[in-house]
Amino acid sequence: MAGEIFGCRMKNTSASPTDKTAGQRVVDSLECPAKQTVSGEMKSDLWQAEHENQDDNQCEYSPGESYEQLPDIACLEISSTMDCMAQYPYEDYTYGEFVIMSDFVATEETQLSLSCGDRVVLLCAVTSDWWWVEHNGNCGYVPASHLHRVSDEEDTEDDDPWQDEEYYGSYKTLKLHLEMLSDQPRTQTYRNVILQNSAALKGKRILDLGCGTGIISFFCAQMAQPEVVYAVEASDIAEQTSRLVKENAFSGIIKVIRQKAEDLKLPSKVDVLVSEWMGTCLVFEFMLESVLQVRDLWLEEGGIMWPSTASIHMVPCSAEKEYATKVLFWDSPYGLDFRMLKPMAVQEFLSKPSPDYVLNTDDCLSEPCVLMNLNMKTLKIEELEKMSGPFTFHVKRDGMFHGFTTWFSVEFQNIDNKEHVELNTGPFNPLTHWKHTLFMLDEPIQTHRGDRIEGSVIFHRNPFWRRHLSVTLNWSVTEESATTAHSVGCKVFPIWR
Ligand code: GJV
Repeated sequence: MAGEIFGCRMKNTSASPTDKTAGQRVVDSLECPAKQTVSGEMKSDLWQAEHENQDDNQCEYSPGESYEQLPDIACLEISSTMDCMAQYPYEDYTYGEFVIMSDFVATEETQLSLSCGDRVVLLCAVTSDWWWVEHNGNCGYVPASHLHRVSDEEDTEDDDPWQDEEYYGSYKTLKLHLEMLSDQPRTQTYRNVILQNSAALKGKRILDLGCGTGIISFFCAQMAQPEVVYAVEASDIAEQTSRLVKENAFSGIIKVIRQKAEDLKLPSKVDVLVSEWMGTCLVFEFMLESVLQVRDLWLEEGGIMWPSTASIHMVPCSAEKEYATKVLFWDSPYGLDFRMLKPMAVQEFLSKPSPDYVLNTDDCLSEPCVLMNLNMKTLKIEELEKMSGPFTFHVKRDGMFHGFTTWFSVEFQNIDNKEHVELNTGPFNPLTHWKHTLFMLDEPIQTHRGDRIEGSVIFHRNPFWRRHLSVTLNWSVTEESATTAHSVGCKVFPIWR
């Protein structure tokens, strides 16, 4: 599903962990001169809600300041608890939920005031004394001595890291299924794959993971002659899917299994595992983990994975209108000087990506590149924790560089030949319900033809909220003839926690 369903909102706070006693890490001015964004709280009705770029929670790190207490780290990535753990092996570092044992009153902006009984999520055990935590969407330092780990028994259902209730709840009504089925490029691609492989699918056992209303299973039953199609769906929509199968007289072939794929029991392994699992920035929702789990348990050796590969693409772009309506707006509304609100606007509107952006090809400043390529046959679940890719773009025309836009493509390898079918959600292909994802810089950079935009992207899966991730962008802009960059930056975007 696309971004629209991932409405989430950050609670408003801005923390600058410049308190030396709190053990601020060195932020290398070359590698990370810009600000970092940390994730906040998600709206409870998140899966269905409209995405609102509001109330973001962004932390700024001043470049060049050095702090003695901690070793050098180029970039402080709050969401990257895994990395923190590797760097700071404190005894009780494990991320997770903690309860505040006694009131704590913040003495610095970078700290959080908390009351006895408050629950927080540990994001990073920065030093043995000071831990970086999240509380209701606000992030800050708290003395480690005030925290007590919440044991599994005390854990409430509200804190399910997979948010299954909200997640599957959002798929029990028709709204999202209508959106997906109406997406012609998406649905027709799956149909084409089945059609092109109809002969090869004869007698095969197929598993359709997250079948929703069953469309892919129906295509299989209609156009091929598989032995069986297991249509696995965990949400309540599965009841309707069962009725549809009966009504369309496919009960002999399609077996609807109303279950989480993780709990699946089958009489035998399958030959084909097909699924439409892609989300914002390809991986958000991390339904991909379910697909990989099922692959490892239920796909025959040498079986088919559809999609077979997936790629994340990116391009630097101009986004004049976005920047004008959200930031420049404050220059002189109704002839008044509202410029003092611009930093607030940047924080509020630009600290999360825009998941429903539609990139005009004219706004591309260079050719796009492929950041990451995933092979569904070999990809390991652990590899989802941190995925990264470098980029080098050659700017092809003068223009304002406002940010980066990403999209994804997936390929379906044909069973009997070397051909494949592609679904590309990018700006050079018909628009899909996933649209494009825009990551805006806090300030645009004037670029010229011949400039080089280089850097890297890191996807860090949230160690606690397993369907979420943060995207770290590092970039530099270098003029054609220059050897050193004239502009460098780093920004972390939560999606959505
Ligand atoms: N087991 C069963 N059904 C699932 C699972 C799972 N582990 N995960 C997702 N679904 N492309 N990002 C179902 C979900 O209930 C919904 O109907 C469908 O798969 C999502 C498909 C679109 N989401 C996406």
